[in-house]
Amino acid sequence: MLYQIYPRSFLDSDGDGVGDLEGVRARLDHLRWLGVDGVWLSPIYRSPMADFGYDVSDHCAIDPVFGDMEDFDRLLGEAHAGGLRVLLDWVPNHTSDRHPWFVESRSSREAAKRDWYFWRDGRDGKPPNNWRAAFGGRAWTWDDATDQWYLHLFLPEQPDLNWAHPGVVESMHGVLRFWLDRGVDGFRADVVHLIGKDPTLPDQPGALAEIDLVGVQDHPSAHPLLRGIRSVLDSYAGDRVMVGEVNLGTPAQLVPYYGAGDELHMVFNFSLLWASWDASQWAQRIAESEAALASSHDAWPVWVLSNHDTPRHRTRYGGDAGRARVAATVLLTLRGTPFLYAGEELGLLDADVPEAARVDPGRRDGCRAPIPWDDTAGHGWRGEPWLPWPPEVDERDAASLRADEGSILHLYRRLLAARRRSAALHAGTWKLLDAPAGVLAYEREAGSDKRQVWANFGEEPVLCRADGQWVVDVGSREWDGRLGGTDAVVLRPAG
Ligand code: TEU
Repeated sequence: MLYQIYPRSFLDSDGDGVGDLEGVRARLDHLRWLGVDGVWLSPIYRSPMADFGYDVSDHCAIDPVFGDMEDFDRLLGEAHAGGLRVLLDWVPNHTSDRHPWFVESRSSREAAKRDWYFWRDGRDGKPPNNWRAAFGGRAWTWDDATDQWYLHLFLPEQPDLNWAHPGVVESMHGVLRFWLDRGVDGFRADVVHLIGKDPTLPDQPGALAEIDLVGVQDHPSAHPLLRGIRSVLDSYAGDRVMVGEVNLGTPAQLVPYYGAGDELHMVFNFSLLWASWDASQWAQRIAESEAALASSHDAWPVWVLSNHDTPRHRTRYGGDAGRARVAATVLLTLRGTPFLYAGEELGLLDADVPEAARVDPGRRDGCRAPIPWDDTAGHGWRGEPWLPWPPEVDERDAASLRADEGSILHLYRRLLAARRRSAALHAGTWKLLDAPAGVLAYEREAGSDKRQVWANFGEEPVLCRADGQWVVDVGSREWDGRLGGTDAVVLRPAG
């Protein structure tokens, strides 16, 4: 299980109100106690922060707001000493417009790095094509100095790199080697499917012209590029992995990004993150994912319910704490690698961010609220946090929940322990079970090890027919076949 840390919101150690690397290092004990296997750090590189780090101006330097390279090496060393793996965020599709590569590229039409980005003449004073940007508006910006448009699928401050240019490929491979040489265990690759583009940059047809490309771009040229990237990681000792953010709508569309085991090691499956609170929808999406991935020889599933781009799942489910516990039980008992988003183990809700305090171009501020670590006035933070605290901050801090055996934090810890000690849970097959309406039930099996999971999405108690003799492995009370409203249980064979 991997744990996403959004460094700005994890813990501030130097008093500027923004989380930093020393803050992460100070809380490694929380991660070890919880039982996580590793962390993914959202971007920590030098950046003008137009998109809070996803606009990188130096891929091989730590932004001073997070600390320096010494802080990073110390964090990496202590994480490894405690058995925690460390994945960094790698942003291959675009750089900051302040990156020296782009500064040179925009300097003149003859610049050596001109084609490291996408520069085009327009059509009758209009952009070269009808592509839209993810944060709104068109995906092209006019440059007076060189009389051409440049492409940016996100902000104008995030020009897209042209991965058809060998210089770009070599340099971005070099970024991977820089961090792999430092000992990182792998990367989360940001919108990596977007690096494959049709060199003719054709108009989007029909209704597709009304939406941005993030959820639809699926060009075959991405795959030879991913094989090149994979060969860089495979050239290093130790299991260096890359998990790709591929925002395509169906599990079947994700399978090609695993290649024949020679592209991405893992691909985020957002189908549960995009699902509503509906047991049959969850069952259908899990079954669809299992079936799709079964078609590829070793496509290992990845599950996630929350991240720094989406309202937290407890908020999406209407705020009910019980639903967050049921969701945790399912997330941590599915076949595949689950990703947690820092704070979900505390059952946090999105912060209510007043308009004046909103700073994110995608209005994603709420899920990026600071993590409360204790019940002091500053909740463990040195400075006044950059965003408001989440709701219930006075009773939902890490220290208070750790002191409460019945808390959701302990439920996450028990589920992770159950997962570690059960081959069925961490490597077994997944099979849907017949269940009453509103209940998601499935069996995990590996050799003689078996587990059943019954999750009641409904508010009314239900009677569950679990054939055979079972006892509770993780759950709120003794098993007698009845499951309370909005409750879930992990069962193991009796005896
Ligand atoms: O996100 C891609 C993505 O899908 C979101 O940006 C989505 O388009 C956005 O939330 C719409 O509001 C990745 C990163 O996770 C995100 O934080 C970055 O902003 C984005 O790429 C650009 O790097």
